[in-house]
Amino acid sequence: MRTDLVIKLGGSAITQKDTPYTPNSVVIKRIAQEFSSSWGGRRVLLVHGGGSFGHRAAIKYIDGSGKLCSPIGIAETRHAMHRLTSLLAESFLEKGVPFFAIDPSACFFYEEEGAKQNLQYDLQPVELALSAGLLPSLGGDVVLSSRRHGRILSGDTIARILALESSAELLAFGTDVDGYIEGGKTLGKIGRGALREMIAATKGKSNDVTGGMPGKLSEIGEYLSSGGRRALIFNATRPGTVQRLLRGEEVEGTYIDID
Ligand code: IP8
Repeated sequence: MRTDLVIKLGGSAITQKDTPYTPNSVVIKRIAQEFSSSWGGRRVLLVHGGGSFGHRAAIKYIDGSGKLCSPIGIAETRHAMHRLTSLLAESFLEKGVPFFAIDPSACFFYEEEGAKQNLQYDLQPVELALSAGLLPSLGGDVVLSSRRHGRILSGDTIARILALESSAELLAFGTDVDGYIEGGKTLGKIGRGALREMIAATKGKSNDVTGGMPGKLSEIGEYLSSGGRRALIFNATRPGTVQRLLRGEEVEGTYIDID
């Protein structure tokens, strides 16, 4: 599998994070329009976060060790993500973009042994969807473990795995901020070496069950140390940004390179 771009739309951009189960319809519709005008069948994988859907449901059920043990909690969280995915699908399909939702809970699972959690996956459905000319889309999800509970799998992790497995040119994380901001300024380009300090500086600043900005930076660190080439944090709420990314242009944001 090979892609040009793996793009993750963060929950902060596509939902109203402080209002339960509320999409940011303006942003979703605009991004759907930008895909419609600029995607042109390029090899792109779409991932989206949970925002006020998945996180709102998961927080009620997740325990201190990251497990969801109640079957109703697992099912409710799954359903919350389905609702958000359906809203995205409606907007993209309305614009003629063949958005094809793939449930991560059907292709990812945890094999647990003692304290070890090994994430297993089969990405063949993603590859087949790509070859069929579809726009595969995966949302953060609750995935099942061999120990009979659920665990939250962040869209950030899914995006990192998809980008690595498809040797993507670029792994782009869309949020509601202009990039990594330090001293009131957005950093334009940084090297992998700066990530550790950035992670420390942002720790504790997220209400997400999956870690917000520090979680994203850790995924980027892992991505670049596992063979990934280039990552980006950008503002997906800014009109035209997704469109330019789809055309292979540089956008405003923080680019993180291997060196
Ligand atoms: O917002 C979380 O995905 P993320 C998904 O990408 C759930 O971290 C179910 C909370």
